[in-house]
Amino acid sequence: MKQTITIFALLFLITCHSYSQVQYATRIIEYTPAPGQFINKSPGLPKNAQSILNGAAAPGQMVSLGFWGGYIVLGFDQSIQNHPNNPYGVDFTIFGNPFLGSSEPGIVQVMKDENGNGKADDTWYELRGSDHFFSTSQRNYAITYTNPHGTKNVPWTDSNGQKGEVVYMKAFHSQEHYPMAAHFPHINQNNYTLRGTHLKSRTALGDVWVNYEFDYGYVDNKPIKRNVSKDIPDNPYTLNITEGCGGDAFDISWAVDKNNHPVTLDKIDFIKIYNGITQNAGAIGEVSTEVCGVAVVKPNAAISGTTKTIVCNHPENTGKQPVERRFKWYRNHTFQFEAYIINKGKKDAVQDIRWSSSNPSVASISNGGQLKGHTKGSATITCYSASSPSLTRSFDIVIQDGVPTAITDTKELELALYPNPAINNCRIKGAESARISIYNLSGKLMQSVTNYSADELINLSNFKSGIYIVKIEQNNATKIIKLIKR
Ligand SMILES: [Ca+2]
Ligand SMILES: [Ca+2]
Ligand SMILES: [Ca+2]
Ligand SMILES: [Ca+2]
Repeated sequence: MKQTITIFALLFLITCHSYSQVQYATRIIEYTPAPGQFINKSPGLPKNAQSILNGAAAPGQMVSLGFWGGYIVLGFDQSIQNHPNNPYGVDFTIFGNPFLGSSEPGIVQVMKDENGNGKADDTWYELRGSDHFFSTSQRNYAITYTNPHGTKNVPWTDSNGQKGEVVYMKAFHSQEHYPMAAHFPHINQNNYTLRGTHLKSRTALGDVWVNYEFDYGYVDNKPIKRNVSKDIPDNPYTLNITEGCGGDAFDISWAVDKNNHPVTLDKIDFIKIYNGITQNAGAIGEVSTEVCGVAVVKPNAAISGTTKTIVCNHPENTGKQPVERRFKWYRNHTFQFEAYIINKGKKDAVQDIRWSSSNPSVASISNGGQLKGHTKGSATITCYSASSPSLTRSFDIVIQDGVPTAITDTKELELALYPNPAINNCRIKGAESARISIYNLSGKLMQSVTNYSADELINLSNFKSGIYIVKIEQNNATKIIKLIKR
């Protein structure tokens, strides 16, 4: 016992010393993207992977992982400690480029250099984020991508026998989307297979595409502001509050083995990040995780906060505005909520969740979380812990006529917005007679044209720099394009 204490004290001293400055990822071990619109060009080149080392990367410096399963493996000069004094238990922060309505969740795995050879040839353990608890998550999933040899959609088949395509985004890109030998000599030029966990997308299409954020535990996910001058991490369990430096924070203690059983790791040496969802999102292209940097958390016993939360799935976002936090469901149909009380990233021993509806005649909810729509209208659905009612989540639900459908891509129209990024104005090729509406990311209508004529200039000179959503309605079809104003 005494010996253990001595070793612990010594480790603590060494650890304190090594954390005197923020530690960042220092090595790219491997970069194997899936096909995607940014692969074979910036930010989907090996040099972009290098750009995220040794810092939390300036905005714009990032690497794209492409479609589902595309990954990067990072190494560090020193092991990352699963330190008991790390705030909220979290041990490192990963920065991406999420913003409200654009979350592209990447899954994290960790590896300890168990054989001590400095190589990532040991065992990967997945960090279980919020959506790993839901029945819609599939472990041991795989996709095989086939090279179409050219500027075409990239076909894939998955381990469930489903087929799909990574859509070639010809309006914006002229390069092949399958990783080319010139940049990725280690990727087979006929086909290759990627493996991991598949998460159900939270993408919705209403007036615009919305990639809704997951509760916690994924890269490029929480649309919270980056503030790397703060050297404390965000608390992942306070879902809508930013406590520290922003980014998505991770706890090594979330690790599970291949049978989904928690494992105990005192430290890790390698981090793998891969895109966890399969989703084409119309004009904004496939959902693809971006990584900007990894920072190691410093122990700080003075910082405390709740480590309990409720994770919950929800029906589809109404998508009426990019940031709207309302969800839609349908008359005479049922939706099964799944909710768990989480403590430090694991299911709490007490799972006393209760449900209530503010308007049961519109939408009722059973004790087991089964929502049913009855009449058109709105209701707030709440779940909470019976023993600690302050632990609660609420969802505003709109009940409408119709049938639940899977999210699918809109048919591509022959449209192109250019230049994009734009400076003072832009044009939309092929949008004759269309109704055009430009929204900012808060959903405010900034500009509209009711009957667009060929090559008409759209004035953007009064727009602030940033991202805008352009909605084009033509011949009963709607297309959404993301516009960047410089
Ligand atoms: Ca930890
Ligand atoms: Ca992103
Ligand atoms: Ca090793
Ligand atoms: Ca937080």
